[in-house]
Amino acid sequence: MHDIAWQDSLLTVEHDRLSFDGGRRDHLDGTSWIDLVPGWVPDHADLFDQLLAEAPWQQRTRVMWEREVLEPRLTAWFKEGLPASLEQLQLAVSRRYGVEFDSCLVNLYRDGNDAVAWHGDTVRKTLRNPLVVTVSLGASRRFLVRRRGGGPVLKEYAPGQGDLMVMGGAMQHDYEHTVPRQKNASGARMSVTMRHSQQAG
Ligand SMILES: O=C(O)CCC(=O)C(=O)O
Repeated sequence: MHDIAWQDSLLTVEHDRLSFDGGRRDHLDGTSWIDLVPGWVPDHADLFDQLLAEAPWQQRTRVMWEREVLEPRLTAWFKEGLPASLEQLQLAVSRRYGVEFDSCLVNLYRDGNDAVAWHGDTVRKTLRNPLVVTVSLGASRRFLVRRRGGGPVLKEYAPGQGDLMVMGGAMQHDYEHTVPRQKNASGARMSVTMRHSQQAG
């Protein structure tokens, strides 16, 4: 009984801390959207420092034009369970969106030379209309959206400093996103990305 009361009060505290008030939904068309909550994680600077020190950072490679090249960012995958600080974020978005976010990959863009190319998340190949959560920590970076396959930039954001973005609807099928190289980036940025493995209802 004591434990349950303690859990309840913990969730109330988390609810106040990780509030979705002040968020907005940007519609790309009738079926694709992005939710944005500026400054969603108030203690984002502490979380950045904690992850920088403790996350299992890896340098991944990929094959391009038949050559193996280093990905221009570091990545950490928590396969042995999440630290409590990330579990709280995961719980909050899972409750909000009614789907269990059960994987967490953190990207570290060390400076403006680190980037990720245009893509739609591969989870679209196994799920219809997957939700993809991104919590940005550290310096803001440009985040651009275009139609799948090319065309003009349709949306531009500058996530950083605790901002939450959730891509939803058909966005991973119909659109692509990128964090391009940015000469004037003011420092390192992390993106804590969360995905679900079961089809949302
Ligand atoms: O860093 C970001 O905000 C985007 C990350 C991303 O698109 C990815 O890792 O698939």
